Amino acid sequence: LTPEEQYELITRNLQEVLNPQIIKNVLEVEKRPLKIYWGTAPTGRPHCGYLVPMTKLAHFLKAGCEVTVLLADLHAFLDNMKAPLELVEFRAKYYERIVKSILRSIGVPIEKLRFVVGKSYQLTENYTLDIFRLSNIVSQNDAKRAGADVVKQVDNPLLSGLIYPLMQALDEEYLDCDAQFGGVDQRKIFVLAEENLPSLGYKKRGHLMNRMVPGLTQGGKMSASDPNSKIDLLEEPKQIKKKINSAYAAPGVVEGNGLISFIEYVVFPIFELKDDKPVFRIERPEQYGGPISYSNIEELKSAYASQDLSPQDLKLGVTDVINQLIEPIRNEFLNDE
Ligand code: TYR
Repeated sequence: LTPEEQYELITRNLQEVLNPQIIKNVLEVEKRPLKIYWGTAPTGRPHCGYLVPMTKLAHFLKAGCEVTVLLADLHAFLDNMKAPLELVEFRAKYYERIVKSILRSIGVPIEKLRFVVGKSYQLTENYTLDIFRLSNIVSQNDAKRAGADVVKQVDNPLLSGLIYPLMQALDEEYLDCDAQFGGVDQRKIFVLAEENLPSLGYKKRGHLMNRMVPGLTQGGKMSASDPNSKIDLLEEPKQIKKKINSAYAAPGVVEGNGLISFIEYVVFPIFELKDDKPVFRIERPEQYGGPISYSNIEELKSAYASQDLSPQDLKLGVTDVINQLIEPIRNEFLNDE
């Protein structure tokens, strides 16, 4: 791939890029693989919403980037007083297996994928000292604001919520990356990192942000803590059908439709990685007009908007495609257990 093609793939479907010149410089001038990291705090069981950042990791890998997944165990601990460290550690291992399994099933090479557990370096002397150094630069107010969209907001906020963003900023230096990737909800932490790492003598990084995709079965962000809105990655086909069938989907309304967003940000990106001419096919029964195919998201959206595509048929298509996507993951895990 040319540097331009790499850049297109790296930034495809993103909502925002901060400091694109840092990224372009690596690709076009230094001509080396971009080092990028994504952090995930293992706070619950990963569900289908997890496939959204996975398609981006797939893009990064296909673009030749060196990708690091930070299994942010201490962050999960800091953000959730109820989760004991041992549970978080156990979940971190599970997350690693899930991420590998998903990426393998998407069909991207994972040799350039590295996993790092937070605790492996976040308890070292240098890192600890850097937390203290940073805490001498960042005001309580700025730390609080930085975490506002990420750290769980409670009535009597703990000190841990102020440490969390500082550590996420430091991770960029300690993981030796050129850029950090995350949802746009991480934006304020990303800006905190850009503004403060240089004061510690560290370089400023680029930031790549995914949009917040509405939950599959409801409008709004799909959260790991809401049991009704999530479809587990190892969910049985029967359950998937049931959950998708009860999903909220107003006829003709594309905006905020979690099923359509899933097709846009998971299904088509994955299909495109496998095939230049992706087709999303809905096996509509003959008595309702037979199978229908869409070769891009715009076609599907306009069919839905004009009500040529009904919510029932959309649900049928999504149920089938989810089963198809997660089947290899489920098989891998079931065979192991
Ligand atoms: N803040 C991220 C989340 O909301 C997790 C994370 C933790 C990311 C540490 C990066 C990092 O360095 O899931």
